[in-house]
Amino acid sequence: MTESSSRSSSGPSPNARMLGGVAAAAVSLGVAAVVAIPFQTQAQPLGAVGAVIVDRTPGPVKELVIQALGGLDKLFLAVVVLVAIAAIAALAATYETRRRPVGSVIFVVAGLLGCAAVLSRPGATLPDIVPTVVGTACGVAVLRLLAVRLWTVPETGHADGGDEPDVSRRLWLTTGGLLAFGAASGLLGVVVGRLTNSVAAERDVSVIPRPRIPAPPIPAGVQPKDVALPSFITDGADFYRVDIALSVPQLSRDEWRLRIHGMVDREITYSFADLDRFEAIEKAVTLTCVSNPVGGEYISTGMWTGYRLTDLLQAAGVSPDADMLLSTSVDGFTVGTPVEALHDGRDAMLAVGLNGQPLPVIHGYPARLVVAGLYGYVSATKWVTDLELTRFDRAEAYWTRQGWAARGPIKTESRIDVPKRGQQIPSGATTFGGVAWAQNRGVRGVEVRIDDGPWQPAQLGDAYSNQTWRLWSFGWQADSPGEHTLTVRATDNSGAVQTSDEAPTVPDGATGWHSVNFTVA
Ligand SMILES: Nc1nc2c(c(=O)[nH]1)N[C@H]1C(S)=C(S)[C@@H](COP(=O)(O)O)O[C@H]1N2
Ligand SMILES: [Mo]
Repeated sequence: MTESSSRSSSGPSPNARMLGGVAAAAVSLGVAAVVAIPFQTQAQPLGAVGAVIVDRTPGPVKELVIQALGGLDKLFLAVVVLVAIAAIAALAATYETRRRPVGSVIFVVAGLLGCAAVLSRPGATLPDIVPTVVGTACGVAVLRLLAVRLWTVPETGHADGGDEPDVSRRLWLTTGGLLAFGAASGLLGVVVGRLTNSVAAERDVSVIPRPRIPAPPIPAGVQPKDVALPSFITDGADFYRVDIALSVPQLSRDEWRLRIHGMVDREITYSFADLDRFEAIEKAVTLTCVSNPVGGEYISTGMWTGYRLTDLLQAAGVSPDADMLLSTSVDGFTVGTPVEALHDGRDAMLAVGLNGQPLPVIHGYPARLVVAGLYGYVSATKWVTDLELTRFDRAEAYWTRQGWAARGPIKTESRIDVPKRGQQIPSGATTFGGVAWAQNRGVRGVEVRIDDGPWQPAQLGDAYSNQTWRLWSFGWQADSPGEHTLTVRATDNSGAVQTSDEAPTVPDGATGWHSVNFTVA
């Protein structure tokens, strides 16, 4: 067979070589992860590459991934990147020979791209490439070593060295050992890096300001009885999460600064302690994501504690020509909020607390924006550190650049939570229910329809404010067995009925009626 003759002249099987390439890449990444521990999180090349991919992926594709995978989107990306790197490394290894280090050259190029990715992250400095450089050097060394020591069989002596038992045993042991070392050090680097950078402990002992005027208490009547609906105030642990942050920014209160600049009379930078001089406020606001499909889960209500943005901006003197507040988070994400939304009495805020606790780290600790009535992508910057006064005709924020609308007022929508799709309910009396929202207008009514029957008014939970959702329920006598469809629609306080026109989430939020099929037993 020609295969065995080529094996005897060029060493082990192609598979062994490719695995060796993967092992060399694993060592690169593992070493880089360990070396990155004392650096900031974005010095981790894998994370930086992932972040660049997230930024470069076309908006609609991102949207698809978010919709299809929900909270698993980040894991998915990590797997895709690792598989791609393994494939490139495997390919590189097949071209690495004693004389021609083509594989090494591919590794070096990959390392340079990694450095470029690290340097492209906001706040990156030159020393941040050290882990990538060291990791790449180790990977190349491993590849060279494999090529020279294990993949090349002496021309004389053994007849078929690649197949000789101890050579082949040594080859597999070495490759396996390198793979294990790479994986273990990578894991160690990531875990220790996360622990040392984590602000979770600081957050746990932090206190939030006491509001001068507490928010009105939540009346028991907001929550319909006899039906299991989401809690009117969403528990911090259940609050929906959407962001492009692959590793959650770890920003301590001491490090945090808020710079206000652009079209202002004077630039101001606040430290966290400076916030003490402003009046603390407390408000319940329902946050909604523009990527929430009809019937989707990307909506939650929080009791937010923080400061009015108008108070923070006042000392800077905002130019009357500025119509956009461009906010930036510590990881470079940007949001464009209409300046008019700061001045129309809705109390746009810099929030530092959620439900009486410091913000959870994934929800923006130590500080984020909350502006009622606007989808999160144009209002809710987490880990916010920079506010620039500018104009919509000059600046474009993250999601607008990806094809979303520049302005994103929340549309009137409603959702059925009970019954679940396909649920079987026993015949007899039953109660359906769900949520409806139209932030800043408020919900005036909710109607439901069974099959093609008439619209009937649902029972509404008490309204809390125009900035929060409204829970609803509907008692029904289930006495015709078989399949049925429940449909819901809301009416906001302007009198507008939720449209039946179906629109996708791009560019400015989904519309249409939510309906759910269920069976009566
Ligand atoms: N820094 C940062 N802030 C962000 C985002 C982000 O990707 N990065 N996503 C925004 C979007 S699209 C939404 S819907 C809200 C979600 O806030 P939550 O995760 O606290 O629910 O955060 C907004 N703030
Ligand atoms: Mo969003």
